[in-house]
Amino acid sequence: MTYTLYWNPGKASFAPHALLAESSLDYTLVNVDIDSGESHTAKYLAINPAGYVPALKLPDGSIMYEAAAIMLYLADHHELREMAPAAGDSDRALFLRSLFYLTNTVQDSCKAYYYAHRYSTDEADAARIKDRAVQNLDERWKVVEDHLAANGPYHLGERYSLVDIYMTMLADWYPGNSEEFFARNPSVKRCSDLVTARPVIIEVMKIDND
Ligand SMILES: N[C@@H](CCC(=O)N[C@@H](CS)C(=O)NCC(=O)O)C(=O)O
Repeated sequence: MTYTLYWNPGKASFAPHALLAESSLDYTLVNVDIDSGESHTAKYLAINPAGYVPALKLPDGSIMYEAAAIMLYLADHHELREMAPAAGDSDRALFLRSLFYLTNTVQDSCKAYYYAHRYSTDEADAARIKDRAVQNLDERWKVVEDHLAANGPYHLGERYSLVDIYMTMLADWYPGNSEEFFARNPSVKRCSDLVTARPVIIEVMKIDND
């Protein structure tokens, strides 16, 4: 029952990597070097046709991609109730709302910053796209901050879950000054600090540091 995670240090593979480790699942890592274009080779596109890292090969040989989908799949398949409230659990709605806000809304602005050239046909627009992406990120992170300030330290209150791992990954991607970011968002910092103090996460970060 071994999983293969196609990963690259510091990228969206961090969150599924951390979940695999937190849940003591058996896995191996295959590095896909995004910077050298490996994620767009025919070999990798046969694994993830979108050309994104991560992807996960399941023990039966089939492939999952999309970081959050991989995590939800693992949580369902292995009944990781401590990492993800199951259907019927009263925390499930908040859990899904929080996870999809991070993936569809916060991560979306990260992409506009890091891949600004894909958001216009004119390269000269890149600087303005990045500026707007940072403004969007600041607005979008405030929603997370307000929620955690009122309900933290974790997204589900006292209950740690895979959403907190996902948030920690995205907070690390903030493109501006991270000290100022965490000063503006102290509850995000508190949640991130709790996650990154976990012994398993410390081990994952040693491998995942770019
Ligand atoms: N929606 C995808 C996005 C993953 C993603 O953006 N991966 C980046 C690294 S963080 C990537 O593979 N970039 C290469 C590229 O866009 O060419 C997911 O959440 O898994």
